Amino acid sequence: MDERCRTRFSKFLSLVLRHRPETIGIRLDEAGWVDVECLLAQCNKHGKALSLLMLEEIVTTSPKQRFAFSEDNRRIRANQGHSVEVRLGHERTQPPPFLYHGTVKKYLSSIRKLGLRKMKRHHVHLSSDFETASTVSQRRGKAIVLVVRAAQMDHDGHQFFVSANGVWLTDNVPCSYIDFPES
Ligand code: HQG
Repeated sequence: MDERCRTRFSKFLSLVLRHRPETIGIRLDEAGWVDVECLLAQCNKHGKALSLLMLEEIVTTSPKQRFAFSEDNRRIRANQGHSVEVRLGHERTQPPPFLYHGTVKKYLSSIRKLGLRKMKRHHVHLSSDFETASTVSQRRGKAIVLVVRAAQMDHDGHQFFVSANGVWLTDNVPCSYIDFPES
């Protein structure tokens, strides 16, 4: 499979494993898993010619490790980023002193007022390094990276989790914990 094809299928898998499983008639269990055979059958039924080999290639080569197979390889799920209700079983984890969030200028005034909100996702997504946060924001335009005083938040009782692919998650970040770039 070439990279364009992998990206296309990866986006499609994100859609059905995170947001709209019903578009191909599958159901995620409460932890977000779906049977691999069922997923492949339903993909093919809905015009997405996806084989097990292709699926394995997408899972193993995804630079952000968006998807994971269960231990017995019979099920698959998205590692994070869901908008449908799922319980991924994350355990509270102590964050490093600072975490980073990439955003764009047009959201800044709202973030200054409301802090970081989870919007359509289950959590606010934060990165442990500046570079990754910068890349995240470049999906939307010129990068603005906010620094979050995570250890202080943890100390004050806010809970943090890490997804299987290393994204830091929390419920919301009040503006008092955010260092905004000077502008
Ligand atoms: C912004 C991708 C106004 C927030 C990436 C962001 C990431 C506010 C947008 C993952 C706000 C939400 C997550 C407020 C936050 N007012 N705007 N109070 N609070 N925002 O996509 O963090 O490709 O839900 O800054 O790589 O951009 O899906 O979150 O711009 O890891 O695997 O509202 O998605 O990964 O956007 O990205 P998103 P995100 P995948």
